[in-house]
Amino acid sequence: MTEIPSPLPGDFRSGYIAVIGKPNAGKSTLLNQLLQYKLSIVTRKPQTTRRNVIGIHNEPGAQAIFMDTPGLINPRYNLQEAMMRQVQSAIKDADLILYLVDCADKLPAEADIQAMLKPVACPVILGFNKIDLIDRRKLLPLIETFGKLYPFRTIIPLSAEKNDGVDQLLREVVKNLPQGPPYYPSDYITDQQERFFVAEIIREKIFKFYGQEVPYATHVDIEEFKERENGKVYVRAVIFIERDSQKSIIIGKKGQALKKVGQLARQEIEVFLDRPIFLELFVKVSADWRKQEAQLRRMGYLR
Ligand SMILES: Nc1nc2c(ncn2[C@@H]2O[C@H](COP(=O)(O)OP(=O)(O)OP(=O)(O)O)[C@@H](O)[C@H]2O)c(=O)[nH]1
Ligand SMILES: [Mg+2]
Repeated sequence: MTEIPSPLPGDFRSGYIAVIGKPNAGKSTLLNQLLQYKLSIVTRKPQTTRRNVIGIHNEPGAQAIFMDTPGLINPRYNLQEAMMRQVQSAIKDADLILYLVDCADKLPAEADIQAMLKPVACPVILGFNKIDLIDRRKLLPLIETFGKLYPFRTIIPLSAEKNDGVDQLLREVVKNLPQGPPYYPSDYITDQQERFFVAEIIREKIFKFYGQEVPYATHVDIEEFKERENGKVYVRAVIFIERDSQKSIIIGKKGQALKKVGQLARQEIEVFLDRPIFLELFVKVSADWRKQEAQLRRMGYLR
């Protein structure tokens, strides 16, 4: 049995925090830093995160349930629409919103911020991320400008990557959670199964390894995940792509590219599972899957 952390439940704070912002704002990096484990994959490419993942922070007196979400975009195809629906549902469920902005990037337009936060009833904390990339003298004017756009609960400058300001942000988050008992036992850290993370690790390697467009056309499915008698875990994963031409890119000359992705993924999965694994990767074409509702449903992007 897990203990409910002290102090008494009456003083306890708990709730859901939706972490939202444009692609590449650093949402997943921040969550990994906050939680001190790798919840979400991080790459230099925008639109890396495709669905909501929760990561739970427990401390005496509080449980903060963070939801990592896909970056905010105007959807152009069904997968992106499904991604935006995930964000909307995270916002709807939230007790607190953490809106993350990359302060080294083009800043969001006032109208966009107001449109996005208009239906929101809960408090919103604004995080200015990547302050390591800008001249600190620019910060104060930036905070003043944003302070006039929306009644943010507070504005916190931070660098998720350099772990600067992250603790302060966490304190503000906990302070602004509603009072209530914990939702999960205190040893829970996420709602996802091991196989989800295994698929995500493979997807991260694909995002890092291949050029511009191909990773966006991939989906990774774990078809088999079995512990063998010798203690090894056997994992059979299928990389779905949309066209034959992408298949040959993924496989590469004499299979070299796929082999490399497999090696990189296997090393990380072994660390994650803390067990040796045998990883088999297959590549299959599923024509235009990003536009097919039935496929998106089967792959778990749509309910
Ligand atoms: N310099 C700097 N880079 C950062 C910081 N935080 C994140 N990054 C980088 O920004 C890129 C995007 O980070 P992610 O955490 O994947 O961003 P995201 O908001 O989750 O992106 P999507 O999942 O695509 O919506 C990665 O290359 C990170 O290493 C930061 O504080 N400073
Ligand atoms: Mg992300």
